[in-house]
Amino acid sequence: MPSEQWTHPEPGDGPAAVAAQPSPEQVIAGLRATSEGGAELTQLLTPEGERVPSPQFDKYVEDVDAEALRGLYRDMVLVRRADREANAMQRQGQLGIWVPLLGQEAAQIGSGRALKANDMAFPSYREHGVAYARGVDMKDLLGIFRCTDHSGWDYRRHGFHPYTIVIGNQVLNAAGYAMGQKFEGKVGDDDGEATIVYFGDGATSQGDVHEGFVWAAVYDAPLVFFCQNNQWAISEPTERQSRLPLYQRARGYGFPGIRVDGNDVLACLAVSRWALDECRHGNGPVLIEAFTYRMDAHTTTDDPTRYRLSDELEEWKLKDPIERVRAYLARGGHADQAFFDKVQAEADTFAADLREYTFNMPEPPPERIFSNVYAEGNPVLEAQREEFLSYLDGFVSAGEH
Ligand SMILES: Cc1ncc(C[n+]2csc(CCOP(=O)(O)OP(=O)(O)O)c2C)c(N)n1
Ligand SMILES: [Mg+2]
Repeated sequence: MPSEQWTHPEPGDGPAAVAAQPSPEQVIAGLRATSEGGAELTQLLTPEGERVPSPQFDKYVEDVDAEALRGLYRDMVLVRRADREANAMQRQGQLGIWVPLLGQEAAQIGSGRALKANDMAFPSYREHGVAYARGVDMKDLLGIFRCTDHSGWDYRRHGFHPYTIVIGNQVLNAAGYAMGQKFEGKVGDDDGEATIVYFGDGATSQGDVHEGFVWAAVYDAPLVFFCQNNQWAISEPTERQSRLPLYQRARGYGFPGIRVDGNDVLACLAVSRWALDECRHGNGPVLIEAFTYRMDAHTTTDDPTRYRLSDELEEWKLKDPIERVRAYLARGGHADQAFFDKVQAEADTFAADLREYTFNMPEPPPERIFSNVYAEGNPVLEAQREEFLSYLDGFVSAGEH
């Protein structure tokens, strides 16, 4: 019996993969494919900054001229600079924790810039670049990490939901929201609405993500599942979470899945626009696996040297999302040194502004934890508020005596 292709079965090609017993070689090949980009990686800009033509996706970035590409470059430099500043501020005790996005700038800016004003994005906790692309002031993210705020922006105005720390949970919220867009007739033409939800490779092992896939699929919800496969779920590598590349899971739910080079901002923009377009026209959902790398620690509480080798990081540095755009712009004469210097100076000012804000961030009044819990008054909560305030008053009077 010929051995069945396990990792990339084509429809109609032999028995369904689910019914097959994979050989050990197929299992190994599948595991390897989860952590190696492979031929199926959609890429428009190589790590060396060379443009790769794509018959399927070029039309989605036709409008991205040199000026627009300089804009994407600037976006990525600014969010990286902000990320490094926030990381440093955690080390200085100004933030309780920080979740670095280093290395994931292209995935976040590419997909974030693909969204239209009426679209909705559901982030997890690392999507600072998407927040920026949605027009959220990055200062408004910092209260969460200073542990004084649960959120800090108007999510309706920005089309950017509050952060979700519970792994995978936002996928259910997003599926429900996208089903609402469908029920309200906001899907069906070029002006249709779509939702995008961000989650990590590790989140794909959560039940919530599975349920979100099922609900979105059976209701044809206009939902783009944007999985940033950054290779690690804290200390757990992707190949320990899946026997086959994550994007291929979509087949089991009956919607398309695609793997894009998550370090290629142009490809992320093109593939996200395509997927959102499918959703707007009622052909959703779609799964995108953005193949990328978490270049820093999981959070500032983590030490990645305990579980991964530095040569892995060195290898990914060569695929840096910002450097390839810089190389493309410089080589093609689309940007000169003065431009790069200007962006760097702008990024430094941007970071200094965040620092100034954080150092002077006002402490919220303690009773604020009780506000905005319910839309209307609630007697139980009111009683708790009173009790808490008189408890705090007790400290003041004790000190006075
Ligand atoms: C339901 C739940 N279980 C466990 C955790 C602890 N936790 C926080 S982040 C994380 C790993 C997530 O990895 P991944 O989905 O790959 O996202 P990444 O952090 O790499 O962006 C875990 C297990 C959590 N926050 N929520
Ligand atoms: Mg991960």
